[in-house]
Parts: sequence; C-alpha cells; structure tokens
Amino acid sequence: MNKLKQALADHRPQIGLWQALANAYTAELCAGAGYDWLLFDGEHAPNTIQTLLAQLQAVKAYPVEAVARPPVGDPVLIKQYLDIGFRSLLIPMVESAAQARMLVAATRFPPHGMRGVASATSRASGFGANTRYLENTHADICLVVQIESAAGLHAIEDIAAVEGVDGLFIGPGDLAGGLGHLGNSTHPDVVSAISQALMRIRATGKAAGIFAASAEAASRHVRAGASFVSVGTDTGLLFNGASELRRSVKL
Ligand code: 3PY
Ligand code: MG
Repeated sequence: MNKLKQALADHRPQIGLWQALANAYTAELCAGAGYDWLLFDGEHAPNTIQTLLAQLQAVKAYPVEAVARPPVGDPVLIKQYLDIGFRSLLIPMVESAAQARMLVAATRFPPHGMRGVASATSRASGFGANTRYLENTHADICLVVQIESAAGLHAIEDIAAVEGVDGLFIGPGDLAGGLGHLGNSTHPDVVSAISQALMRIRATGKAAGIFAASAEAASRHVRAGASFVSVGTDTGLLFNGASELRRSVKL
C-alpha cells in the first residue's frame, strides 16, 4: 500500500526533503531522518535511470516514500521510472487537463492507460515474483503534478478534476519566473498568487503541495491546508552546514 497516496487523500500533512545530490549514500542517510517522503530529482539534479535506481535501492529498508521527478512529463521516461520501482511521481510544468490525462494514462497499463508492459523483467514487479503486479499496480500509483506557470494557475480546477491526479504542487521558483519575478518567490505578487492557488487547490478536494524554502514557511503552508510539503534540500543542508561550520572557526 502506498501510505503517501492514502495520506494525501486524507489531507494529512506529509513532509518531504529534496534530494539533489544524486547519491545513494546520502539518500540512505536522509531516509533515516524522519521525513515522510524524499524527492529524487531528475529535472534539476544530475540523475540518470541508473543513479535513481541506486538511490531507490538505498532507501528501500526505510519507512519513507521515494518520489521521483522526471525532467519532463514524458510517457517513455515515466515508464522507465515506474519499471525501476518508483510508484510516486512529481511531474513538472503541467498546464492543462489534457496534459494531466495523458500523464495519468502514462502511469496505467491498458485498458486504463498506455504504459508499456514489462513485468518479469522489471524491478517494480519483483522481477515477476509479484504475479498480480499488472492488474494491481495502478492502485499504488501516486501522481502529483506541478503548477508553476500562469497557464498552470489558470487551469487548476480543470487539472484537479482529472481522475488519477492525487495532488497539485506549486513550484515557487518557476512560478515566480513565469509571473515576471525571476528569483524572487517572496515578491508580494508571487506570495499572493501562491496563497490563492493553494486555496483553490484545496477547494477542489485534491491535495495541495508546495516547495517551502524554510521550516517556518512549511508550517505556514500546512496551516493553510497544504499537505504535500517539502522543506529544504540535501544540497542546501550540506552547503549551509559546511559554510556555518567554517564561519564559526575563529582565527
Ligand atoms: C520550483 O520551485 O519551480 C520547483 O519546481 C520546486 O521547487
Ligand atoms: Mg520548477
């Protein structure tokens, strides 16, 4: 059972940590740190199917859901991500219901969708050990789409109405750029667009999510009804910790 999918359906807060180091050893370290989910980033981190696979294997023994973000919502890539064993996906730059429907179809085998069929050769089915994989796997797929452009904002209700979409996740970085405030996601216009978007998502009944830049922002978003909230990145933690330690050495 996919506990993240269930929690999002129940609007229970799920706190995640971004993984951009593209490394199995640090992924395992983070998997034991108490987060509900880790996001393995194929969009902006130097990941390949092989590095994603190694990270997935490294976190398998931990009670944390591995969520993957492909670089683009492409059915061929989605097929590969699912075959290696990801069952929770975050898809960047979704802007229409038609695109959302295509993404849902990419995660389902026929007749529900168009996912290419491999069972005995895929890690996802235990290399064939799970003989019910083909018929049952759709129930565990958790699909969250990113709203991070003016077109995406416009289409929130249409996208949320697509069956098979579990949540809508705001990408503040891209959204700020798309609204004319590149690099400034705390600009009042962006902040107001984000809070309206989160309210509209919640009103649809689907889970609302967002990338929070700080613990304070994450708590605020949860209080405002967001449930799929990430806070911080592995790269940020390492860089900030390393810089802080160096600064604290008095010569
Ligand atoms: C963004 O901010 O644009 C994201 O995709 C998530 O951080
Ligand atoms: Mg983005």
